[in-house]
Amino acid sequence: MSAPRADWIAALATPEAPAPRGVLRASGAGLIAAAPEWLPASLLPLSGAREVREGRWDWLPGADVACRLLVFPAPASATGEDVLELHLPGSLPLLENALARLQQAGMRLAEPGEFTRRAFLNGRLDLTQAEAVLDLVQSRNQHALRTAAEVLAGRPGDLLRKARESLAFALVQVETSLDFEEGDSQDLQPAEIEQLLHSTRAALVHGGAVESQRQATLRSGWRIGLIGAPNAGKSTLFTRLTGARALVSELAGTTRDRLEARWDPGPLLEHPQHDWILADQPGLSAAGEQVGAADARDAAAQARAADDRFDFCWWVVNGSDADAVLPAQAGSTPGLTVITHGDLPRRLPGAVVRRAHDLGEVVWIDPGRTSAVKALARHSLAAHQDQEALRHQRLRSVARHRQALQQAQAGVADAESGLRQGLPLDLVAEELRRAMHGLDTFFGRFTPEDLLDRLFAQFCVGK
Ligand SMILES: Nc1nc2c(ncn2[C@@H]2O[C@H](COP(=O)(O)OP(=O)(O)OP(=O)(O)O)[C@@H](O)[C@H]2O)c(=O)[nH]1
Ligand SMILES: [Mg+2]
Repeated sequence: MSAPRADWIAALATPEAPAPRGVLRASGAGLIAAAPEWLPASLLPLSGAREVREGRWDWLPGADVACRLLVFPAPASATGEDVLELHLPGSLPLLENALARLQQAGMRLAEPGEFTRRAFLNGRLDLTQAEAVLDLVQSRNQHALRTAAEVLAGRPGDLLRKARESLAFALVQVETSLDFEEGDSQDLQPAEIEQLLHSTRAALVHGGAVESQRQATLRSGWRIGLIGAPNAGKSTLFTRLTGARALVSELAGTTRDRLEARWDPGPLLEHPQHDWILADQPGLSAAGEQVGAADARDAAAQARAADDRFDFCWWVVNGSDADAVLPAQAGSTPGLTVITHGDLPRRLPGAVVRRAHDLGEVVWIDPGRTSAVKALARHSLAAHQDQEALRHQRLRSVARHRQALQQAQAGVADAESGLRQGLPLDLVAEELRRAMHGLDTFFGRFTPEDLLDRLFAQFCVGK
């Protein structure tokens, strides 16, 4: 095996599990020029431009499989370096064999998050976007997924990037006029600069509001949604755990509005206190629409909106119902299956039970026994603890963003009032530089190495 060249990295970019397709990703300076040394002849020659090539991967002498090669030359690639992607059938031995071939060609295995880190270091992503990649990969519900995708697309960041440009322009204006002798600075147009600073401050206030909202969402209690067909037993379970009085009846569609109450599983588990919120939902039809919802026309929209805000779901299924199915949304957010009516004969089809086990934990609830509730609490607590580390990381990043934006805002406000009061321009310039520093911190230009290490270490290998 040759030594790693020019710090080339490679990794499996798809999960380490059998799948129809597996992707290997490699990144490094000069990677494309050297590729003919190790790529199968059927994928050559490379044009040097961005391209897709179809060929065969000769993984054993005399045995080859279809292979697609994606070529992204520097600097317009995901990492800013040459990037190659090999798409192969998703057999693990085959992918391991291919990865070994890349190592023989001089690549080393990438650290977790190393591709994203390179993208950041090469200016392809700013830090807020790198954080959004992590959010995207680990998002626990649809709402978080959408927010991360928006940050990644640069939406809130665009406004702030423009604000930084305006600030830079204002600073150049002020600094240029500083170079003139006193009384000679006709170039400076305070009214125009004040206008610029005014809109900059509005962008910073908006950015701050977005971060506060993120913080509030992260600080709110852990929310569990009870999702299932009408009559599955959601309200019965909800009432039993929280003591809240929800309507329970044998009529399908009894619950018409979502009801929320706190539930602390701590005492059951001899564990410190937890501030969980259980949400009893109207029953869902097989298509995922809320049957009892107050406004049936908006039922689907309500179901989606409701689902968005849960950190975890309990998919509630009646175990004595031979026609019961899992809710359509089961598996799309983190959750577990609760099978009710455990006191009655089991009639739930085996296929439903098997699918529930494929999706995660399964708890059979019997009104007469508390051991099942303990199991429900224990499994939910495990999921909660998994999500906690990530939540703390996000809270730290929100705190970093807010502090940086506050610094920028204060700098702009002081520069504005300095201009209005006719203070010496070097003082105004100093405030503008303070504001720039705040925005640069927001985008991660001054981020200490250890923060970067902590952030990128949370990624999986191949990201
Ligand atoms: N035997 C038995 N009956 C149950 C159990 N859980 C719920 N039930 C009964 O099933 C019926 C429906 O229960 P609910 O809790 O209202 O069901 P739901 O899922 O809230 O129904 P909707 O609000 O209509 O969506 C009621 O008559 C309950 O008493 C159980 O574990 N065992
Ligand atoms: Mg109900």
